[in-house]
Amino acid sequence: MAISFAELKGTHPCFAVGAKSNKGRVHLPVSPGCNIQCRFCDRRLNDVDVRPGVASAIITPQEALEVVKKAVALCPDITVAGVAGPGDTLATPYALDTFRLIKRELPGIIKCMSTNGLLLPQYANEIIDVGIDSLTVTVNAVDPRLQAQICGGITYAGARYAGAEAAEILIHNQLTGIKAVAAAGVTIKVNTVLIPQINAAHVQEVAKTVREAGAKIFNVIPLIPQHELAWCSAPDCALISKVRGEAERYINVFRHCQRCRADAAGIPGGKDVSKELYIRPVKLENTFSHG
Ligand code: CLF
Ligand code: SF4
Repeated sequence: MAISFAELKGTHPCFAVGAKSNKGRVHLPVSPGCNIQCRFCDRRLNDVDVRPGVASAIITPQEALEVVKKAVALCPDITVAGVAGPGDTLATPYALDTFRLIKRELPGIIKCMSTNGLLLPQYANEIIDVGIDSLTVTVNAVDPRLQAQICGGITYAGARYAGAEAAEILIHNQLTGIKAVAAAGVTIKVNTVLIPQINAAHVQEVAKTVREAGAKIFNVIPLIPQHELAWCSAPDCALISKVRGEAERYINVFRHCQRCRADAAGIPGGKDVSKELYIRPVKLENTFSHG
């Protein structure tokens, strides 16, 4: 049985409502590929960028298990093992393979997975069986016209789709998948990338829709303009605060996101042990994928 939202609020750094948590997470960069093309996404293997989508290297599920053991020894406040890329966790089998190993060998660790949701309906039962405790789905719009401006296309069931057709499939699968996994008692967070020129006025509709589908908590992630969305601006604090307030009418809002790398380790915004586990970031660079 997955851990309840009430319990996650106190034990998972990204499911804290209100004050910032002092718990930690270790990210395991086991998922190299992706099946959709977000226009802001710039995935890279490097040691320097501090943002989602970036890792120093891809590791195997067996290596990931050893990384979790080492991370917990270095930082006992780490309660969560998460897979957040650098690609999508369901586009390749390695994330679920990793969680199977963690479930067997480290049953006390909270298992957290992040996905774009395209394959969520297909993998819902496996996610439930593996015992994922917290699932994040990135939903940037529930209106296909807006989603098509954010995501260039998808590869699905062996075919390539673009434009509104791709957006409709993606949104349908995200919402169907959220319903299926939430119904089994898994706590779901939705991340929405706030893009001032595209979805700022629409985020509250996303919040309302995903709450109705069963999500429990919502995270507004400010865009870092890059790649095909380099023409957009980064939202300022006033807009972020306004949009979070609008979302909060419908759903709990998480306010302490650090836009972590896919191989981050430690307490978000606090103690960082990634340098002992992976190659260390040596400078900050203002680039972005998703959370
Ligand atoms: Fe990692 Fe994401 Fe799980 Fe947290 S991060 S997979 S839910 S354990 Fe957290 Fe980092 Fe923000 Fe993500 S601060 S980018 S929301
Ligand atoms: Fe894939 Fe995430 Fe990049 Fe979107 S942001 S293309 S889901 S890796």
